[in-house]
Amino acid sequence: MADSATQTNRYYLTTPIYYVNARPHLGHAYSTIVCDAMARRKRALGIDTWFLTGTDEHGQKIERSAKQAGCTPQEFATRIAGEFRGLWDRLGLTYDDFIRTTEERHKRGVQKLFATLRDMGFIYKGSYSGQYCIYDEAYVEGPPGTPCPDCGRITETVSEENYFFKLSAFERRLLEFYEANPGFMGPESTRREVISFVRSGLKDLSVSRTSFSWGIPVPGDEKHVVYVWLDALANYITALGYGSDDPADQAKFKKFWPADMHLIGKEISRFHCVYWPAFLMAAGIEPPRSVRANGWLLFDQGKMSKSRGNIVRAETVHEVLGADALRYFLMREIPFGQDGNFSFDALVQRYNGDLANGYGNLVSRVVNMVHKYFSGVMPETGAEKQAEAALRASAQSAIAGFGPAFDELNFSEALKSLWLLVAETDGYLTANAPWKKPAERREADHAALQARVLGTAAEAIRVITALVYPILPDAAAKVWRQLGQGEIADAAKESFLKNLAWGGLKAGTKLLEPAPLFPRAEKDAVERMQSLEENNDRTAVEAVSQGETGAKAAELAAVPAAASSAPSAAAVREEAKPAAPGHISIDDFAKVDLRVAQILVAERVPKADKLLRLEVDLGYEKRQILAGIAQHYEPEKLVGRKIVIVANLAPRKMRGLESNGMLLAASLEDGAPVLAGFLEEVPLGARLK
Ligand code: ME8
Repeated sequence: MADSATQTNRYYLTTPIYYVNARPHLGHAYSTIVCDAMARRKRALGIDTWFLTGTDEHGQKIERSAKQAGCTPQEFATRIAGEFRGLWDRLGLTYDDFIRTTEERHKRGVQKLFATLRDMGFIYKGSYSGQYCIYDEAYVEGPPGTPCPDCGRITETVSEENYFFKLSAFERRLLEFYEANPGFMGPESTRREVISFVRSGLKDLSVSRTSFSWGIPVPGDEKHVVYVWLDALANYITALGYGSDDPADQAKFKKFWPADMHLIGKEISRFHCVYWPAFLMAAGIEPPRSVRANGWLLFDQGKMSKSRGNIVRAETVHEVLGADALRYFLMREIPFGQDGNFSFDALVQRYNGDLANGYGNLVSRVVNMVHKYFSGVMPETGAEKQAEAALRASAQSAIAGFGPAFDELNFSEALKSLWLLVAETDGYLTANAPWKKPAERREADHAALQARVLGTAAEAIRVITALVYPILPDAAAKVWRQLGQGEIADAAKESFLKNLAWGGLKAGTKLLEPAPLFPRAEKDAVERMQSLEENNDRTAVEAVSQGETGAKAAELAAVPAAASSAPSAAAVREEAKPAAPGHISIDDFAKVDLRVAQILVAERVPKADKLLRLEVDLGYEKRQILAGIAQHYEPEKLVGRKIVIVANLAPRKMRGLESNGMLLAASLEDGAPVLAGFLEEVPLGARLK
């Protein structure tokens, strides 16, 4: 009995831990904000809640990014982890713990998990020869040159001694587990996809790597590092103290595991719904109770991601409209589980429509009138008439309906219904017009009407504010104070949502002066946000070419510039201008990795007049580059030609293809490019300095 009581009264939820190869963007903020809203609601319901987030810092991708940036992987990871944490703090996110996979507590736990899997007989030594996507840190089936099914990048061939996990032994157990726990994963599309993946047959999984060293050493065989996904997934238990001998840690693990919800993006469902429960089952640990996948935030038609170069930073929205506006937009606009578009226009429209003109305006009207007609003290409402009874009934049904919808992750529906109450309260005010006294109405009757109408409207606002608090914590805190209710954070600590009921705003309560909640966004809001993003892009390019040191350059370079990979004539011309003001140092110049490459394949990109797709050989690796030279060079004539490329430019997607670098060309007066080359023989991969 005690156990089940504990279980229902605690809630452990997690975000994915984010890779530190790039700075945080709105996509990361989306998952983290959703978790924050959920955590806030759970706490305000009196549930003992633990909300974990963090950063995923090992693996070949991070090792390479650090190398490009000229710093150690640890320095690099520390820098970007700081960016994530700093942003979450600025946005006011209430995570209880932030785990970094380079922390001792995590390493210790991962090694214990690995040793347990081995001791239980689920790990054996073998060798892997096949394709690997470094970007997704995932093994891919297929011959050399196969693109990654998730991100489309060309996979690399790896051939190395590995430890394998007997994933194949879990096929039946997993299917039985899904069957017995229908609520384990969602949405339905994720569930179907995962089940069909498992049904199609599970192969054993390589869980160590030997060709690089940035990872957690396999206990007892240190030339291996633990596969980054086994390392990363374990964060959900190591953060609770798994692997620690400290009794306090052990108690925490016992209290909060299994997790109630891993919230993830849909692209990592397989790792969370197949590998993770299998690892746990093998180690004799209970699997999580549920995994829920959010859809993708799209921008300019594509998934918002660093590699596509179409990211928007949360800071930009925060700076112009505030964190609450961002939270509201993401949770109201996108039905959870589906993909959704982000646009500055839609954001400003929602902000003005729902927040400035809707909720914000309603609050300010009512608080102002209580000040004007009752010197800021809530009057006795008196006997309820039909209109008041109707509004009360609507508020009560909002109280009854909001929670279940929210808890089912139907945030958008929950908010939509709540905003019907905002509109109804607004309509109720307008219909009863407490500001207008018809000549025939007696003074006393008018005062009674004002008291009744404002008292009822203010109470409706109190209910709306309490319900919306997890999504609009800053605004709710202000309204709570204005309504004379004190600090909403204190109310949340006292589980105010548990017993939320109509009638909490008592007569005699002194209201605070009205303070603006959501000032209307003016026409220039969209332009301001766009220009903040453009400036950020520019800073990123300048950071690389003007010699920001170490991690800073890589971190900034992680946000590709608008015209980074295709050397359009205009872009080349732009770069030919002398840097103003002043000069760059030789060290600054050395940050740009210019290399000799040979064109192996050249072909036109369908439906793109200017673009050629090139496969180039750098000697040490082959890659794909897109170049805006199709109007000036016949693809057939380029094959075999040696060119110069910027090898450390952040990758970027164009027309669905990834460009991994930029070729150099002189730009003639008419804009025609002329490729840079050599008269003497030069080896592939030679660096230009
Ligand atoms: O995958 N739309 O890290 P990551 C919605 N380290 N959500 C998005 C998004 C978008 N456009 N872009 C990112 C990893 N996200 C691993 C996870 S967990 C043990 C290891 C969010 O930095 C979404 O939650 O690539 C997605 O799953 C996560 O960021 C990916 O972050």
